[in-house]
Amino acid sequence: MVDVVRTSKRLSYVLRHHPGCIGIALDAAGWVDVDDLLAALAAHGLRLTRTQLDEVVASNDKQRFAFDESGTRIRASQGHSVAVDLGYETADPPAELFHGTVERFLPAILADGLRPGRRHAVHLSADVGTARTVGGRRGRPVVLRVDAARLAGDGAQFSRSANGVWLVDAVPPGYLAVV
Ligand code: HQG
Repeated sequence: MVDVVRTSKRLSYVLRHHPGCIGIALDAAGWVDVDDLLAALAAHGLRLTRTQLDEVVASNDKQRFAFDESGTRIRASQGHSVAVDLGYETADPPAELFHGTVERFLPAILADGLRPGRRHAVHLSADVGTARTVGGRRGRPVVLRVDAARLAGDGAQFSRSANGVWLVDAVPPGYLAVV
């Protein structure tokens, strides 16, 4: 039996942040050949069949990984810290989006706005519940409402990842309100 959660965490680590730790490289859009990935993982202690990989990808609670159309390559759908261009098209966001964080970050966020930190983009959720879960990873969650329509109207480019996360470069403080 494959441990899907543990395997997903390992895949996130490799496909978003540290492909070099198992000796692979991602292409410019974040893809890697599935056979190369499985061989590299096996060489570093994680033996996984293609069927087991399919199971991890399909059962992932947030659909973090995607195969290309031919099924020969795989990538993380968002969340990278390494340089990749995921190629998502610019999309009109809903009027409001949400960001989950914790109290201790609020003074900095309300002064500087939301910044991507070590990731490529600020991650926003379409609903309050999801944002609360994201914030809850770090403590008691605080949810911020983003005036996405106005921010887009003022020129910010939004895109939506294959797994439904809204991405934007930054959110200045004037577009934020605590829910
Ligand atoms: C905070 C997980 C100080 C921000 C989740 C957050 C999400 C600031 C932290 C995805 C700040 C960054 C992303 C500022 C933002 N000053 N703190 N100006 N601007 N912050 O993990 O959004 O399970 O990089 O509030 O579910 O928490 O990995 O971003 O607390 O979808 O697939 O800096 O990661 O998905 O933290 O989470 P992160 P995030 P996965």
